Amino acid sequence: MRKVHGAGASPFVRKVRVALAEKGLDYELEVVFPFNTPPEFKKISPLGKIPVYQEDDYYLPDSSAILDYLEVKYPSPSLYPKDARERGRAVFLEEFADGGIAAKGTGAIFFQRIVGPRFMGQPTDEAVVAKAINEDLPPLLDYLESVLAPGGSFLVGNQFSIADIAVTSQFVNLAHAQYTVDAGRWPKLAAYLTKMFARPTFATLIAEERAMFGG
Ligand SMILES: N[C@@H](CCC(=O)N[C@@H](CS)C(=O)NCC(=O)O)C(=O)O
Repeated sequence: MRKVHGAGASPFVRKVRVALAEKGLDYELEVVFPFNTPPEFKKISPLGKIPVYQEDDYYLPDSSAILDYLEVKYPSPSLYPKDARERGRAVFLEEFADGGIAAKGTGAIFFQRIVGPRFMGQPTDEAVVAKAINEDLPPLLDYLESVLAPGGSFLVGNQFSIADIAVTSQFVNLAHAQYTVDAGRWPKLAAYLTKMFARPTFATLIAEERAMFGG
């Protein structure tokens, strides 16, 4: 029995759900909202964060740990490049998304526009949003634009990988928060994300989440 403990709107939960879907693995979503998790949740997630993946009596927190576990346990289709250099790049881009885009962009914009106003009764701090959009995110988008080949479908090599899952997942949250990549300034990235959002494993979740956010 496979379960993902978490909330669909989390980019880290989405990473796990997309990886499971890409590998054709069914699971149940056990809804757990972050920040106010009950004390017993810490037994399965010592940092109190979502997602946690469960397989019978085995519990594993952290989306990156979970994707690595899934790859070893269910190797086909592979979500990690075989070539050592490409694999290194993919793991780095996963961290670029999880630790970089999340911290500089998603955390600020999604939190300020969606989480705060809708779930915590806090108004949007427009200065925080403007700083993220105008100062913090652009260098990260410049980097992604430099990594993509013209017409490029994938971030690393010729294969859909954890790099695509992690990076796209952050941009799904940004899209929910009405932030879209300026195609005039970052044309390769905008075209790449359009393709990724249409990929069935992402499209299914995006539709489910839009129904939730009314977007
Ligand atoms: N490195 C973790 C990050 C997970 C994470 O930050 N999840 C957020 C929700 S999107 C959370 O649970 N935050 C609650 C908290 O930090 O207490 C992963 O990849 O799973």
